[in-house]
Amino acid sequence: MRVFRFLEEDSGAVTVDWVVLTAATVGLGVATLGAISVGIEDISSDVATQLSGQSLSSSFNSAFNSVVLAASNFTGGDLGGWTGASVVDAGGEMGEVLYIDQQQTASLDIEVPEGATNATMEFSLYGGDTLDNEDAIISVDGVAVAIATGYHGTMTIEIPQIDGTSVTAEVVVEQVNMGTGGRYLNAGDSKAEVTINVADPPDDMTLTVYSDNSHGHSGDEFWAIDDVNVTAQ
Ligand SMILES: [Ca+2]
Ligand SMILES: [Ca+2]
Ligand SMILES: [Ca+2]
Repeated sequence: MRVFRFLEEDSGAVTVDWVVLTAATVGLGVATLGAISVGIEDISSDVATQLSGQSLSSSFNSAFNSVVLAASNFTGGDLGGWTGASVVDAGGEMGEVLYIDQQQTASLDIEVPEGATNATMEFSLYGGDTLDNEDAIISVDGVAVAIATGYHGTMTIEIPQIDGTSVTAEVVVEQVNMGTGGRYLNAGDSKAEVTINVADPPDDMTLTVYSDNSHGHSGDEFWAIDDVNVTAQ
């Protein structure tokens, strides 16, 4: 049978086949490289452009920088969210302030946005006329964070150390008759700038100022606040 003879036949020039097949394989490789090289160059150039245009932040920014939660200068009698006290025009350079009467507690509820790492409460505190060693007690959520004591136009401020809360209170004016109008006596007043910072604040906070004055609205002494600004960071 011819087929069996063919299968048994192992003579012949295998190198000729080898050369032809190898040449064909190399040719195919060269052709393939030519076809895909343009695409690869395009992609690598796109990757380079994308990476070089990318900026990496070295720190995680908070969700927001600063948000005003409450602000009031009590102009036009606007309480600005405060309860428990009333706006009075004290005249002179003091003008309209939140007047905290004898044994009154002025109160401001503050809603703190989610993600806030700090809440800051700033305001001016006035000690008016002939206070005689009477206090204004400033508290956050019922905890006293600053206690101001007034005496005839002067003011001293005691700051208890409360974990997570830092307070600065600077007496900026003493013995100057800033509030002169209406029932206010022609006596020297004092003013302090108060800043309270609470770290990791709760969702809701209450800022209060209590007056332990022995005399009231028609008397000869008063505590008041003005220029309130509450922010979250
Ligand atoms: Ca004012
Ligand atoms: Ca006065
Ligand atoms: Ca008194």
